[in-house]
Amino acid sequence: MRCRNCESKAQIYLRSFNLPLCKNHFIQRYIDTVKKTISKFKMFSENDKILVAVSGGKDSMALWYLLLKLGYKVTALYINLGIGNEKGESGYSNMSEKVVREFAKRMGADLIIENVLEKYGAPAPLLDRKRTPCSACGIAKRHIFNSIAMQRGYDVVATGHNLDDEVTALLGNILRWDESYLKSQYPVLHAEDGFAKKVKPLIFLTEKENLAFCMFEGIPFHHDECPFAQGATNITLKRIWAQIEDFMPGTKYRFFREFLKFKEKYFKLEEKKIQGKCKVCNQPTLAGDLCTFHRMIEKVKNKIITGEHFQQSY
Ligand code: Q46
Ligand code: ZN
Repeated sequence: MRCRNCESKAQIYLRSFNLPLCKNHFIQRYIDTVKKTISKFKMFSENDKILVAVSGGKDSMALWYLLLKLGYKVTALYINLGIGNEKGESGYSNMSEKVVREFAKRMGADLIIENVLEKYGAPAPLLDRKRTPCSACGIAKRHIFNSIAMQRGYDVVATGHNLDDEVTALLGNILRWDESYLKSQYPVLHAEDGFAKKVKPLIFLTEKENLAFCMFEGIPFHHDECPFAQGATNITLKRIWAQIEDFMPGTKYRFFREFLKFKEKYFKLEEKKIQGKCKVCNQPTLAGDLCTFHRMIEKVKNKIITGEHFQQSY
């Protein structure tokens, strides 16, 4: 098969668009897609200080690399979530940290590292046993990204969410008719009192495209999946999406694009209903005098005081 744009042999076939491309034209299309997304949704400009949330996985590593390559003012933030840390260097979070540290060194890039286990006494997914691991972990990650961005004066937090992540979340939100999530799901969340602006520049690229970009550009990434991911509902929804896409190529892309149009027409992005400030971190709270994260952390402290220990259960 030949590349759609030149005579070279195609090295990737994007089935959703019936598009065979050589390496160079794939990379060009990838970069153009990201640039268009940044400009269409007014995500940031050359003068903005960007904090990129990196996990060590292919999506966030591709984003970090590309923003550096495009000359943006970027600092990466890696949160060591403490997953598998009892296994030492071969544990999931420590291995991801190694990939991120080495890449920062190679690129001469700025990197901030936070360690949840050391700071809060438990791995992020186990901070609250009443929640699912991914829910507790998500609360911790969002809180830490936001507080570092606010404290250190970053203009925007960029994450590597891809099209697969978005359509998966969207399907889940529709299945639950979760109005508040449907209202807030968008490529940009504007800054509000106490909350940093958040953007998703890879939102129109699939996991497959991010993987190919990493391979073609020689970007290292941690290949293992989080041990908690297996049980997550999202994995099931991603499988369902793979089947839909198999029968009807291009559906993911159209579904998300049309959702955005629908939303722009009928929904206004809702402002968060701020109730006060957290007495520990001063971030806005949606209820009471502690933010969701610090409510969770209080529980951890109480458990440590009463002698309960955290066991990693996977
Ligand atoms: S790291 Fe955390 Fe993810 Fe692992 S525990 Fe779930 S949310 S799956 S992106
Ligand atoms: Zn707080």
